Parts: sequence; structure tokens; C-alpha cells
Amino acid sequence: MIPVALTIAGSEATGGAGAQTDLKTFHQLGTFGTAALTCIVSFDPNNGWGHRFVPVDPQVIKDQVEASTAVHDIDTVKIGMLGTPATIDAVAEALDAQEWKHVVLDPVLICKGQEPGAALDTDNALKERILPLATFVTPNHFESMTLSGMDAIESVEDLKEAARRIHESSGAVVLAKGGVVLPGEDAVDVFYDGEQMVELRSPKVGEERVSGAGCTLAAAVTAELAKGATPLEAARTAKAVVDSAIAHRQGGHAPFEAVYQGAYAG
Ligand code: PXL
Repeated sequence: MIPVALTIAGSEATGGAGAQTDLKTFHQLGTFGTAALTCIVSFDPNNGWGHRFVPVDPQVIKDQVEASTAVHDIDTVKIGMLGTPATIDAVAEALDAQEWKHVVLDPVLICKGQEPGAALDTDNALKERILPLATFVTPNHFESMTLSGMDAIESVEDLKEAARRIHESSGAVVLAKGGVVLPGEDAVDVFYDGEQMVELRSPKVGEERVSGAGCTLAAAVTAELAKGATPLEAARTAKAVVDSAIAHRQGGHAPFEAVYQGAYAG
């Protein structure tokens, strides 16, 4: 049997991020991908490519998880963009319906195009309801500050401190991403599982963020865990997948480029 991985994530129609990215990554890494959509994001080409955001009905989210887990034996799930407190409740309830070996959380906190007030509610609900269920969490620079309560993360040492704090509060394995935000020639991610603190480094590919890099990283971790890798092995492979996906990125008519996973050979 091909290992199965489920993503619970938003649709981003252009194929650069969200569930589309997760499924491509799952496929490239030899897993059978399934998806439950939480929301539909459509960039607006006539309004600065802002996010038009429509939540999926909470019951429909639960129905999708029920269908996917009824057809397949799934013990590994990735959580991506959720978007509203009602969505978060639905996903927490859906996850409660069975045991999971791995719950990989990409803690997408603020999505452009949302009301700041609504986003704060969403952040708090994510921390209260989903973070405690996570076994592996992949915060970016901004999310690491929010989840650790640190005011600034300016060095790899700061990032390690954030990873420690997030692990202590959640119990999850943490892969904190420095990305292009931290200074230096390398993109540095920090892995911490409560015992090992490991720096994962690779040369930065340009200084611009590429759409979908975070989704790809968490999806690749998910696929590798579904295949039986250890968390550290999964993190190392995921970093290599993201490096390849950024190197082979795809441009278009939007001012940002998008990752492409299809060139990763493993
Ligand atoms: O990259 C974060 C992200 C995740 N999920 C969806 C998105 C985005 C960013 O646009 O649209 C659905």
C-alpha cells in the first residue's frame, strides 16, 4: 500500500500555496494525497492581488475528513490555513474522532485580506485548540515570535530560544524557519524535539519570499512521516524539497513567484 497523507487546508486557486501545493508535494514524495478544504482563497488581480477569502461550512469540513478517513487508514495529517474560529472548532472536532500518529501544524496565523480583529480571534483559537493536538509544528519567523511570546527574533540563537519555548508550551517537535528574514547567506531552520537542537542550513536562493515555500515544507514533513521517517530525517528531506522547489519556481503575471516541487528527485 502507498502511505496516505491527509491535508486539511485552504484552496489557493493559482496552485502556488495551500492544498494544491500540499497534494503536489505529497505526490512528488510518493504518498497518496487526500485533502479536506477549509476555505477558498482567490487572489484579486484587480485589487493588488489581495486575498478574497470564503470559509467552507464547518460541517462540510468535518464531512470531508470523515470521508477521507473512512476510505483510507490515515495516521498522518497536515493542518494548513484554517481562517476562522468556527473552522478551527470544526477541525479540532474532526481530529478528535480518531487517534493520529503525526499531526503536522503549519500555523498560518494572519492571512492578508482578513480583518485584524477576526485574525486575533483566529490566532487565539489556533493556539488554544489546535496547537495542543500538534506533534510537529513549522512556524515561520513571524509565527515563531507570536507562538513563543518573543518580541524580536534577530539571530539563529533567538530562533533556537523560540523553538525551545514553543516546544515547552506545546510538546510538539518544532521546525522554526528563519527563511530570508534572518541576516546571512544561508536560510537557517532550527529543529528542536526536546533533546536535539539542530541547525538546518542551505544557501538562500535570492532574498524574496516565494509563495508556497512554507506549505511545501510542512507537506514534505508530513509525507516523510507518513512513510516512516523520523522527525529529524523528515525535516532534512523537507528542507531539500523546499530548496529544489524554490530553485525551480514558476513565475506568472503576479508580482510573486510560486514553488514547483516536480523537479525534486530525492
Ligand atoms: O502560504 C500561506 C497560505 C496557505 N494557504 C492558503 C493560502 C496561503 C497564502 O496565500 O492562500 C490557502
